[in-house]
Amino acid sequence: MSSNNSNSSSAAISGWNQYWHDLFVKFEGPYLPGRVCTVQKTRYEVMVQDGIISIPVSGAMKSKKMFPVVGDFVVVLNQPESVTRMIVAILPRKTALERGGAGDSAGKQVLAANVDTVFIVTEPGSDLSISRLERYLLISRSSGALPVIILNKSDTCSDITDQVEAIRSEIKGIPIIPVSAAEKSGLDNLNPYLGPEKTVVIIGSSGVGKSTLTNALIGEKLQEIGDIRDDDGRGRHTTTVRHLLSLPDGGSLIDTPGLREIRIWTAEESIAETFDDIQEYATQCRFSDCTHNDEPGCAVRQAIEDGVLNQDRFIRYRKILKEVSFEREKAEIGLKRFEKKKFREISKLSKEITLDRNARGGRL
Ligand SMILES: Nc1nc2c(ncn2[C@@H]2O[C@H](COP(=O)(O)OP(=O)(O)OP(=O)(O)O)[C@@H](O)[C@H]2O)c(=O)[nH]1
Ligand SMILES: [Mg+2]
Ligand SMILES: [Zn+2]
Repeated sequence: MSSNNSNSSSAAISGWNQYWHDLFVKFEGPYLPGRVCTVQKTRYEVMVQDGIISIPVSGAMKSKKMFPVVGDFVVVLNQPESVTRMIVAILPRKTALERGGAGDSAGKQVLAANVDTVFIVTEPGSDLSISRLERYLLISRSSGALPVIILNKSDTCSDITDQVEAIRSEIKGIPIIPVSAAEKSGLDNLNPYLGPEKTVVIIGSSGVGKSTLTNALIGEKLQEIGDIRDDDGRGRHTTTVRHLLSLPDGGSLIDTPGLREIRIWTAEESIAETFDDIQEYATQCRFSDCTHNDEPGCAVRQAIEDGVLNQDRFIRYRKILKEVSFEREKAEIGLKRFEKKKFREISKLSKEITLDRNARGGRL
């Protein structure tokens, strides 16, 4: 491998462009730019100019708990005289797809970094749930990436356009694209999101065909595909780790394992964005703190009565709000418990000091 190559000839690293180059140039020395493709416990598969290498992170990063995720652009120390190559820094993330966790506390997990578009994949039938889609939209929107809904397995259903319309009537302003990954039909409509330097992450329940779609777009069978399975709804997970793969034209695709559960903890703005119509009506309620239950002059209830706002959608909105406030409460209770415990420890300590002092006749 050529050493210390930090110029724009790093085109072999998918997604690399002038923006990353400008961030990278300040690392002068025996460094290589790279991009994390897969995380395997403590080793990272990193795409560098000449191929993919498997390396650890530096001790300094470990002690600061700075762990790269798939999609991160990283700085690799590449000293020809030393045997070990390692990741020594993560370039600042442009976007981060996250799930779970409250506030800044533990439990928040970055699924992928530096993603431009999130393909939210679903299929006709039992997986197709508006509330599930809305949840995926929430995590996508708070990431800074653009969400696109993909209705896969269009070959299995005769009324696919009706299904698309049904989703469109509930979810506004998001592209909804029917495809058949297995039959490779409708895939051209995904081209606008797959250009060179662009990164797409594919998310969705297990078995909806994320890996099949990945292989179809890459044009090679790189990802393992699940068997036809019993429709018990439990889902075996064929893909177990996230993989970043290069598309033929230079774009990047991240295949992910099915998410078992999406815990919602997102900024209120993304809820507002997803339910912008409801929030818009709410601004017209007579009372600014209207709960839309039974207050007079409630514009939200009026909109439902007038048939311009779908009641189910309103119910889902409330459910998500409730969940978010529950998560927040849990986090706050956790903090209170922590404070109580600390207080108990301190008072126990001061009691011991007092006892000790008394035993010594009042002397410290
Ligand atoms: N009929 C039909 N079947 C498909 C299509 N796409 C995928 N499948 C089938 O759906 C099953 C699951 O496909 P996968 O690609 O493994 O699904 P996945 O979303 O990657 O699943 P996990 O890796 O477990 O998250 C396989 O049996 C595929 O052959 C499609 O467009 N049409
Ligand atoms: Mg898969
Ligand atoms: Zn109201």
